[in-house]
Amino acid sequence: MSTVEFHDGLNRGVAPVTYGTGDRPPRGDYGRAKSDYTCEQAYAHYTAADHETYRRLYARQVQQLPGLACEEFIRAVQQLGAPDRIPRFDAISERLLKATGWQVVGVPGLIPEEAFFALLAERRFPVTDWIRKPEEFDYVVEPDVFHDLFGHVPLLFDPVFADYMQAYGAGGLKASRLDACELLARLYWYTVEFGLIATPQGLRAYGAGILSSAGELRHSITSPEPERVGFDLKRLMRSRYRIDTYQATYFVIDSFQQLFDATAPDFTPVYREVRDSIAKSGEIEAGVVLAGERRFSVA
Ligand code: HBI
Ligand code: FE
Repeated sequence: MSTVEFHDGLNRGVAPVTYGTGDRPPRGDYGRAKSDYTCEQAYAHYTAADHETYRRLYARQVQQLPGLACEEFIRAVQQLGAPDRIPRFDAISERLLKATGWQVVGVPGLIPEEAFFALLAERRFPVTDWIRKPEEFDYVVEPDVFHDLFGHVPLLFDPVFADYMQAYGAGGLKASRLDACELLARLYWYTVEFGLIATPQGLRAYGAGILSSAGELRHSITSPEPERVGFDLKRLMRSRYRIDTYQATYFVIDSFQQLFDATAPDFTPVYREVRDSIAKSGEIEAGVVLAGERRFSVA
């Protein structure tokens, strides 16, 4: 897990984030962030090129959603507003508050896990307010406004998923005290970022990392390469993941309710069991399938 130093002069320490940021300081001007790491969306700073990048990313992604993205996402994506310019976070928050009590808040980029969990627990979703450069059109190492807005925000309009995200944040604050952030980060990675859901029409993507990726959306649903296994919380927490390639393993849920129910119990015994099974049988590499576990094949 890489750590990211925050060089913002406020000496806020390091954030063990699970993205592939290497040890470079994060992009973004943290000096303008408040003590909870939130900042106003620097709307006036966006250039015409920034809006054009957003318009092109949105247009490319939205046309490939049918048959690949889950219906809940497709239904909610127009809540982001006009597709031709970077949306104002306040305008989305107005609609989102009415739907599920969530708000979109600006952040300069990746923030320490503790701060991240605290925002989720308050139903405030942190959205990075800078956008990738045109030359980063196909891939940007750190999450930018397109990944955070297009990938994460539409499902916050779904009441059950919205409740799961808040429960995850509350669980994260507890995990920090139990030094279990890395185990919990795997739950975020394999559900919120790269989760698949089984539907009567077949597998669909609900993870933001998939939904905001031009290539991985189709790959995750149609490629015979990756393994797709049934969601199992403890097995998932033993599973390592790669941050710089398409996923070699996807976990498949049957419903958002299943996700929410999985976060209901206190995780303390879960962490203990996961740590014991890691001590006994080690971690599970991405791409490995265990004997007897439920596998999904793509016809
Ligand atoms: N910070 N802004 C931001 N956005 C994230 O998605 C994010 C983060 N910090 C930590 C983090 N995600 C992950 O480590 C989660 O698993 C907690
Ligand atoms: Fe994300």
